[in-house]
Amino acid sequence: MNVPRPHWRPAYVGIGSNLDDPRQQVANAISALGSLRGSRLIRASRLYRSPPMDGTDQPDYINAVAALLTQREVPEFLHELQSIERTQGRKRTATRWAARTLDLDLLVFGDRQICNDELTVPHPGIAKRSFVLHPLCEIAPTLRVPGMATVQQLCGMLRENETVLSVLDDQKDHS
Ligand code: A4P
Ligand code: MG
Repeated sequence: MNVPRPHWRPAYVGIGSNLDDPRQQVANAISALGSLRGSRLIRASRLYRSPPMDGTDQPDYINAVAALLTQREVPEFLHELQSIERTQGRKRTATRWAARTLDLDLLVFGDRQICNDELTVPHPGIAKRSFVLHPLCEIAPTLRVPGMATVQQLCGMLRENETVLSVLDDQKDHS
C-alpha cells in the first residue's frame, strides 16, 4: 500500500520584539520555531535593530526572519506562532502597534495568497518594511513573494529613509 509522503512547504516568519530584553526574546523565538513538531527550521537571519515604524515613543525593535519547512496547514501553523507569542508573554491590547515582547508574523507560506478575517498572506506590510525585507533578503533574496516580486526586487524599491539602523550579530545557519 502506498503511504502518502508528507508535503513540506516553505514558510517565512517575521520576528519582532521591543520589550523585556528584545534580543533574548528574538533568540528564544528562533529556538521555539526550531522545536515545532511537523516543521523544520532551515535558516534564521541576523538580528536587526530599528526604531518603531510609526515614530511613537517606544523602545527600538529587534527584528529577524526565519525560514522553515512545514507539514502544517496554514491555520494550524498560525496558531502555533500565536502559542509561541503567548508563551513569551505577549499581551494583546486594543492599541495597534503597541510595544510587545514578541510578534510573529507569517510573511509567506508556499505559493499561497490568502485574505480572510484571521489571516492575510503574504503579509500586507512586506513590501514597505525595511525591518522585514532586509533580514528576508539576507536569507532568501531570490524568493518570489506571491503576487508581488522577488525579495531582492522589493528591497530595491524601498525608499531611502526606510533603511534599517543596525545589524546585531552573526548569521545562524540551521540547515
Ligand atoms: N493576521 C493577519 N494576517 C497575519 C499574518 N500574515 N501573520 C492577524 C500573523 N497574523 C496575521 O495581529 C492581529 C491579527 O492579525 C492576528 O490575530 C492574526 O489573526 P497582532 O499580532 O495581534 O497585532 P499587531 O501585530 O499589533 O498588528 P499588526 O497590524 O499585525 O502589526 P504588525 O504589522 O505586526 O506591526 N516597528 C519596527 N521597527 N519593527 C517591528 O517589528 N512591528 C509593528 C507591528 C509596529 N512597528 C514596528 C514593528
Ligand atoms: Mg503582528
